[in-house]
Amino acid sequence: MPKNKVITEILHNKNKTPKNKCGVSFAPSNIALCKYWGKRNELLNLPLTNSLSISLGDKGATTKIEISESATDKIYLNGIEVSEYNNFYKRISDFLNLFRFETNYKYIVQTTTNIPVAAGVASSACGFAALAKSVNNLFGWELEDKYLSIIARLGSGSASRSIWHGFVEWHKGLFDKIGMDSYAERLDYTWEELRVGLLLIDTNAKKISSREAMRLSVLNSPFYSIWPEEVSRSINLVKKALEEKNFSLLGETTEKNAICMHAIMQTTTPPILYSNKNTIDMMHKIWDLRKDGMPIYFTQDAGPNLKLLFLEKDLSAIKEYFPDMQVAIPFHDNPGLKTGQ
Ligand code: 2P0
Repeated sequence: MPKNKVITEILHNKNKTPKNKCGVSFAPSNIALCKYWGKRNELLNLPLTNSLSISLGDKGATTKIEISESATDKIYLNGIEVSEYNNFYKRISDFLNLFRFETNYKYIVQTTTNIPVAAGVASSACGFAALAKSVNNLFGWELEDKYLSIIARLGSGSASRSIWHGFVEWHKGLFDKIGMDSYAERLDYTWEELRVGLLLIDTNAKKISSREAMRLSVLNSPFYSIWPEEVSRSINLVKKALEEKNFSLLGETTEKNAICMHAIMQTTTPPILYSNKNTIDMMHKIWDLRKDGMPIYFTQDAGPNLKLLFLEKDLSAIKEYFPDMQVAIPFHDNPGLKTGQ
């Protein structure tokens, strides 16, 4: 199994018995400004392009893991035990298969999130990142963040970015067959005034998973071939915007990148349309506000909800238009930003 090869390589000289009674960790959720859409290796979640994200400060997942005495894993999400027939259980348990070793450990995993799980705010990203960090703590491996990012990626691609706070770039990697060069790193930019608004438009489960949607897009959208160039152009422009603290360049580039990704989805067979009527109404509202001089932009992931980008100075005015919006503060009182943890 390729995933096992990765783990063997990372843990080759590490202990395989837990050093601690439990491992506990927090990982922030992240929103891609330049999206990850398409894999070159589906087993290892190796992407076709780099991607660039912003982590959501104190919004994310806290995970505790300990060894279980029972015959199966026990998984709890926000205090409620998850059935082993649930797809979420299966994904976590498959990931834990990488860490059973000769003792065939079973685990108790307790995750709490302070973001709505169904909101499409990358809950699998913060979930797998927090789980990777917690396993590292349980066994006392003290792995470098680069390796935690690789391990988290084996659970979910975007989780590779949630190991870090702040602006993060996930390098697609190129040369290593098992992806040891595909991991995320924090970019050395801060933007204290930046805010990310979460607009929950519809919290029902999505009809098609992003995993499947991505696979079909690569397979048959006639526009997929332009995507690698679009992402690379977007990443350069976002870095320029961060360098110059040019908010309109940041917003325009982010919004356009998301629209391009959705154009690719819509030109896939069968067509993939995550937006609903309310999503489109919100987009028009944002564009109208911008026409009236309000610096506000959106991005959209594999779901109908929108994420807004704006600056602190406009928060109260924007709240009037979007009273139900939740606000994330990426660079506020965040000790992880100073240590890079
Ligand atoms: C992203 N998304 O960059 C993109 C934009 C959704 C739209 O990463 O199959 O859950 O586990 O690697 O990471 C969502 O996909 O997919 C995602 P897998 P993942 O945030």
